[in-house]
Amino acid sequence: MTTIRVHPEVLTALAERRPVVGLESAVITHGLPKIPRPDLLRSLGTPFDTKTNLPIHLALAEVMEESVRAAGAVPATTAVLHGELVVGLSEKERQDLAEHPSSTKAAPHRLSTMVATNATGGTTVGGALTLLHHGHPELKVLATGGIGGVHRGWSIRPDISADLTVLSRTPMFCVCAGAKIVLDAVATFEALETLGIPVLGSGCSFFPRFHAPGDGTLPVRNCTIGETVQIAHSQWKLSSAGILLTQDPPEKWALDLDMLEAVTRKTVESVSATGPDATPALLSALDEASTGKALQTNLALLRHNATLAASLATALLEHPQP
Ligand code: PSU
Ligand code: MN
Repeated sequence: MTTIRVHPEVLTALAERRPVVGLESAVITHGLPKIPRPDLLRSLGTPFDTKTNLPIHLALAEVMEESVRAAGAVPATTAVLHGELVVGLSEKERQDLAEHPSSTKAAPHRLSTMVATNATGGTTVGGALTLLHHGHPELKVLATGGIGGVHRGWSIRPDISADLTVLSRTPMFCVCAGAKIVLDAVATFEALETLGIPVLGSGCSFFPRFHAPGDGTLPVRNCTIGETVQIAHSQWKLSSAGILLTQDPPEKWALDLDMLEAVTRKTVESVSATGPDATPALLSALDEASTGKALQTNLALLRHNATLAASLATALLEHPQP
């Protein structure tokens, strides 16, 4: 029988009505460089500067969990380990996942096959939402960097992330800095509307562009955490579609959108990867083209989103569905 193993610490937190934040792990296995960059981690300050002995991907995995804890919630990193669906990894499991030589990108369409073939891999947002929701229906919040969406060039080859379809049928929050810059932001925004997914802003009024704040187009409702919780209660009376809670990248690390667009356009033209390989290839080419600046911003915003997600998970428990 297929079961989802939920970490005892997560189960205890849920039973005691303490906040939990779910985390994806494709960002660890596929989204970030697996090499040490002590200079870059040091430049990001605490807590990144305490991880200079680790490769980037593992440092980020630890920082995400620690940031969730520092904000008063319990982290639940999701993954598929040797065919087992897992919500909440031990330290050893997190390390093994990061160091696995041939991990699969655990997107929704692959989960069942990964179970059948004892495969190991990092969950995408779509994969993570699936494991969290079916692992325990009280898990309501996932944090990521940027959600997957509609790829540029969709009119020639429609590549639309399953992150969107899964969020459209899963009553959970995805906390992010908008859609990854390598995507078509306008088309992604339209798709969110089509799928009935409300897009809210925390401290922003325009759909953030991942490494950069929004540009005055694509308006989102700027909500306090209290309003966000209230909207969730209404939303989940009417629909099982999730909610996208967005925030700009931290100001200190935000990039200029025009510069970013120029670099991204060139990158998209030069990268030929398709399907699940497209996002990782595009992100790493972008990091190279921006001489590591995009990577710095990516790490800073991931941590920023983990912290907001913890506040949201806390507020959801403080104001339960009336
Ligand atoms: N955000 C990042 N880096 C990433 C991803 C998100 O900052 O690597 C991952 C997420 O796991 C997301 C996935 O779900 O990329 C989307 O991939 P695709 O476009 O193949 O659906
Ligand atoms: Mn895709």
